[in-house]
Amino acid sequence: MKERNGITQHPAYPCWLNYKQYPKAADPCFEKYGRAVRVAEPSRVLNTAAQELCRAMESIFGLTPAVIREDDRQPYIQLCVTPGTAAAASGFCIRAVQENGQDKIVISGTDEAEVLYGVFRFLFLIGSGKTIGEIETQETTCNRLRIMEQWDNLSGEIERGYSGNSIFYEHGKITKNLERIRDYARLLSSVGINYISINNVNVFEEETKFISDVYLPEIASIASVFSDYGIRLLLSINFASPIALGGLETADPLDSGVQNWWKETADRIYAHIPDFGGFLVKADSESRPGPYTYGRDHAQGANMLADALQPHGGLVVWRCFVYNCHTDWRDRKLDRARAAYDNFVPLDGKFRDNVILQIKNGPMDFQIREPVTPLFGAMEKTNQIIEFQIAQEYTGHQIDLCFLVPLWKEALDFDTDAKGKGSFVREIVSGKLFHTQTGGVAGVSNIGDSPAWTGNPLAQANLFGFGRLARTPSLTSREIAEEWVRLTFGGEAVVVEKITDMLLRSREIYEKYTCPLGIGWFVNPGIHYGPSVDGYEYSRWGTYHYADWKGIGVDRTVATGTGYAGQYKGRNAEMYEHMETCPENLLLFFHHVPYNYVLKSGLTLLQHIYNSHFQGVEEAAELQKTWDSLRGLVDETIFEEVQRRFELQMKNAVEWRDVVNTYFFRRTGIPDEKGRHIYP
Ligand code: GCV
Repeated sequence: MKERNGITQHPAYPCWLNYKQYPKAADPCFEKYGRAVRVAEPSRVLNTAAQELCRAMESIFGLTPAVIREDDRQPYIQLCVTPGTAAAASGFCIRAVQENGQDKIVISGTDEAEVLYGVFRFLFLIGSGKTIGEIETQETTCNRLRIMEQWDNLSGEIERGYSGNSIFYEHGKITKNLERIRDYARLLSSVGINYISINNVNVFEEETKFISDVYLPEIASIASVFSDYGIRLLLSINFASPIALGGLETADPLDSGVQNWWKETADRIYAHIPDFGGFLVKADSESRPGPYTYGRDHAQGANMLADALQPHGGLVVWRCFVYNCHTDWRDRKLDRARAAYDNFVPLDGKFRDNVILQIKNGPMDFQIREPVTPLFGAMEKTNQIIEFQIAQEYTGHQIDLCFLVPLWKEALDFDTDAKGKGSFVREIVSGKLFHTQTGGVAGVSNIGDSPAWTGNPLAQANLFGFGRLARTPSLTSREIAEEWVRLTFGGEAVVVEKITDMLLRSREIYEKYTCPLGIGWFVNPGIHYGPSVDGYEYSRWGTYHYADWKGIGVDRTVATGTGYAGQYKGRNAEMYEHMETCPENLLLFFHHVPYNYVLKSGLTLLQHIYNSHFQGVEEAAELQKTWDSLRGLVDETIFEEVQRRFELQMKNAVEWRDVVNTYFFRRTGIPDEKGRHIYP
């Protein structure tokens, strides 16, 4: 490891932009173009794109390209903005052409950020071993907003962070280390991220002041780094700021004093950050203030902020994670899963054009398996984005391997039936299905100041995969996994095959040794790692499984339960309502099921739970063994770091297996039919 600007340079630090790996795959034919980069009309982001190309050409081919403005006799790579290059509104194009007998590679985009994405795609193609004949690419972006959200606090801690401390803040201050932030901006733009919010959605006392002159100059410096990469900055705000900062007596969105205060605040922010993206808002959620305090609804709250930002072209990203977190476990009628729909569907059509609702993929909270929230498909006149959690809060804390792209793809590919067959979530968030103005995908970041960014180096695959999927939801999980492995570890067949396979199996393995059949929430309360089957069962959070000695699961049917299944459209409502048609991997989410219920496999529910936990541990051990077999084929430091995590994952998996199986054995008194050991 060597040092640069005080940042520890770790072999995993460059992530997938590990240009040193690329020559192993690169077609030498590219070399002749790499001696010059032509940018006829330089601009901020085009300059970044040119620099990136130069840096890559140097690492891959040992060249020092000249950046030129005029045409040249030697072959070159040309970067240009050509509005309308791609078929849709926004996209890029890569072509190798011969014009007037001269060879060049043209990377054109509908705007400067698209050219930058084109450059990174071009480099990915080289790094993936494509030949000059295979690089012709036209790519359009499906989702206008591709947002990375940091849950970083000024203290330097990260809520649900598993990769060290924040790269933005240290010891109660905004960092002066803009180099690491620049490296992060580069990584994000390489996978097409175009917005970032840099502070936790839970906005505490000091962070509330981020929108004041106290912090805006420093925040503007951070924004400027991101602007170089075509990424616009968002800030999470405290809805009660007019009281906390402005000295007003209320934060009522219909109060004219409050409205003016937000307008002046917006003006002030834009004076510091001319391309400021807007506000991200968690309101009336987990004890954060919001419009309900004043008897107002969420459209009134969001619109007030939208009006303040609108003259500057800013957005309000308004979260729908609104539910009662003070429930009584004795009350079987109250169902947290219903909350987002109940709170927001009545407001459809009432939001301003520059408001976008941000909706978590599932109705609960980022469990290893949940149904897709029925809010998608229920609001035809409202801009929406889907929120994923890249940070592995409930999915193994970046210790256990859990490649989340398959989970996200399932959500994007879910057919809501809102306008009949083919009403996919991906078409709703892209704005295509309901012709909404804007939409996209947001992800809760999994990075911190750990040398490999994501704690476990293999968790980088989730960061990469999130960006790739947000821009191009049609990619398969395999395509994404394989591309990441090639770029990160090089293209050796055995390495690509084994790591890709590990990634693709990992989510189901994690599911097998943790929570069965969509029930979720068997985690240790608070930290959300390790098993505690009843940990949340008698608490206020509304996350119950209702296991007794006869059965387990939540009756969410219309006929006899909470009615949640009825929030879905058409065929989905029908499908979830009945045990026979409900997909079995979600059975316990929708139904209270007796332990002796026979599943399609012919196994009883109880035997399935036992089997899956035994199997999950065995399969986790297979992952560990496969990794062990890669010693000598991947960098030794990375190898050892991942190996250490597999040791911890195995301990975790065994703990889960034994706690969960013992729990059900003690509840039912029914032994495992295969006679394996369960603790009496
Ligand atoms: C930022 C879950 C997490 C919280 C998080 C919240 C949210 O409840 O446990 O840490 O708060 O989701 O998404 O707002």
